[in-house]
Amino acid sequence: MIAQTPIAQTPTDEQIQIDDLCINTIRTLSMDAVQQANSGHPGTPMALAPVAYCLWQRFLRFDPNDPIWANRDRFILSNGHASMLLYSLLHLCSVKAVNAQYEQVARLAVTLDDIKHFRELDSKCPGHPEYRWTSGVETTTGPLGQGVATSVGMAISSLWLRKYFNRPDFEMFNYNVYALCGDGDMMEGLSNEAASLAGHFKLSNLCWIYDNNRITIEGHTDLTFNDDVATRFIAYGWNITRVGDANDLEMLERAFNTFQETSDRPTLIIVDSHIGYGSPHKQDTSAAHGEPLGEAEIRLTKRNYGWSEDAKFLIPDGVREHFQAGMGQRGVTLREAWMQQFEQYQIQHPDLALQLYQMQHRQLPDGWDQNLPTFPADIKGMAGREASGQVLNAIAKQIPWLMGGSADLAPSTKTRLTFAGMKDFSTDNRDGRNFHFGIRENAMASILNGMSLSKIRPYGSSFLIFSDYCRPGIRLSALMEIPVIYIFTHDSIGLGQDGPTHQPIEQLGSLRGIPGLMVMRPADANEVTQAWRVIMNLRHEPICLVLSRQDLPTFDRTKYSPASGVSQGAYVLADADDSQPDVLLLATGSEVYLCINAYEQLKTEGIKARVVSMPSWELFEQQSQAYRDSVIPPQITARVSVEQAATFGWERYVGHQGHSIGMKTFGASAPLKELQKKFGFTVENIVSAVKIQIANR
Ligand SMILES: Cc1ncc(C[n+]2csc(CCOP(=O)(O)OP(=O)(O)O)c2C)c(N)n1
Repeated sequence: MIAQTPIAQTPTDEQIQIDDLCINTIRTLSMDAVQQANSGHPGTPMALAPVAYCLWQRFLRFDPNDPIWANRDRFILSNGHASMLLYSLLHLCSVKAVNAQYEQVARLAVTLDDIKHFRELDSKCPGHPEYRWTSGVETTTGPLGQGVATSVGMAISSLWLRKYFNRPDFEMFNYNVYALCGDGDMMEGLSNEAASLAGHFKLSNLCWIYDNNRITIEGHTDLTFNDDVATRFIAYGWNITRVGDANDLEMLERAFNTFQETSDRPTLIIVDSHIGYGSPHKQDTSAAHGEPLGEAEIRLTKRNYGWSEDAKFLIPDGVREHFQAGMGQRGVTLREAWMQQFEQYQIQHPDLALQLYQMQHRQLPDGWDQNLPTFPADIKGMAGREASGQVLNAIAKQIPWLMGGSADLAPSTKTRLTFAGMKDFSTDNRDGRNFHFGIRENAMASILNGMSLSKIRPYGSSFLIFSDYCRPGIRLSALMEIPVIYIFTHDSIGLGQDGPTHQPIEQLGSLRGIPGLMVMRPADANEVTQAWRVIMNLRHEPICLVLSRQDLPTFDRTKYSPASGVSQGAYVLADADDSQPDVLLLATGSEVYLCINAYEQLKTEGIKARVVSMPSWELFEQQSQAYRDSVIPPQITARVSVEQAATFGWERYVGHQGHSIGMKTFGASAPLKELQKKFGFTVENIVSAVKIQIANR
């Protein structure tokens, strides 16, 4: 059903005048900035200026003095190429900056000078909005579909926070999430996955505003896109409302009111607009996308707005003040009331208040690690995924805001929380901590980002092979420096009979290639425990925890070094008696025990080997040169690496003369033992590679 909207009051002439002035200021700032930068997209900010103005000025609950206030409404610009729209708003609303320590700094989030240096090095106005770089930017957008998908994670978080923290007379959380998006977002599969899940969860605090301008870079959407978006979203279980003209503030207001009154499903507002609106002559798409309007066109457009044609970056008197009196004052009042309420909350609900504080500051509660399991030596051992499931449950018991799930593989990834009181997140249980993302890996990753940006500590899981489907979200976790936990099991050809479609080969190497992402592949159950210790202490890095499907022996740590070495990324697990090895065996995960077996055999033959377990290259690289040299001494050039994955990257550690045993092809469908033999992951093969290495020294 298309919803009926209540009638708004008729505005006065004076109101219309100041509304127009503010909207045209957003438009002219955007045109001027794009012109000055000589690149960027001016058309969409111009067309959507009234939409954003209406939302920010009349609805958004956001205090410009405190852009990280926990209960602020979130605004996401999913069509990130229209970044000047957001930068103009942040500037005109006088949003203040905060630093990485969550402290206020005496600076605006976006200065006029930043706008004048749009797209230049060090400007707070980069080409696309970047979280952490510009205060007030809620998430990094630009890859289309990401913003809207991330907004679903934020809306989920808001509902969880409400249920968990709100108490009678204490409404600590009730924020809404708004995402502005375009045809590009709508076409991406990602947004479809996310919208489907948002509809399923009935996220009534979520509002997407779809700019139905029917233009993309190559031209009219008739070229590629004739979806009936409204019908599609009705099918997803959304509430749909339409605004026939993006310049109609009253209709926009009605639509936002409809959203606020809808309590049983998310809302999609479809807004019809014309790209580059206000520019009377240039309506072609090239000018809208990635091309400035040009000086002559800008003059004409400004004349059309009743603007001074010569003025650049003009902010007429009264504009900033108007935003401050509207959006600003509303935000200040709400936040101050919230702060007062929080003081009372601290008295009446001290435990919850402490948790709220710790969560917002990404701190761990005392005793979070009190029940971490240690695993006895055991030749049969335990699968990495199994150990991880136990550790995760032990930690989650102590940290109420640690939560997540799987893209339909939780029984395999062992990510389910099973202790008393744990529920599935659902329409009925907004405080559930087990999430079923459905078979939607792509959206899962973005939703995890949205949850992490809301200060929940989220994890998501799948098979390592499907990390490919999560990659766009993982990359953004890394770019945004947020501590999302990705748990990937079935980590190698060791998974066996599912065959090459399911056997990851290049995934480890490619994940290691993402800057700022930590990858961890523990070798036994105790390394898994230590990996989680590292994970929980991360505050700014996402991590991929890579785990085996099959059992791995649990090493006898009285014979070999303690697993605490994991905290340094790589450590000497077994060494020559005199610590003067002839050869280094370097391995991760399931291949470490093969190396231990090879080491023991070499010992009987009088060959001195050292086994280095290297669960995380990234963590190892963070250690001092002295430590790294003590683990991998530069003078020992006989080196063999063993990893059931593409060998790409191992040359960094084995050097030019070393040898890497790894995968050069896709795998095959067969039992594990046969695969190990076929692809050379045997003690015999390692021993013979070692002998060649020593002979060639
Ligand atoms: C995943 C992804 N693919 C391609 C692009 C390049 N791109 C930037 S804007 C754009 C067109 C978007 O069209 P629409 O969403 O309708 O935005 P509008 O035309 O309203 O600016 C494209 C393809 C991108 N940013 N992200």
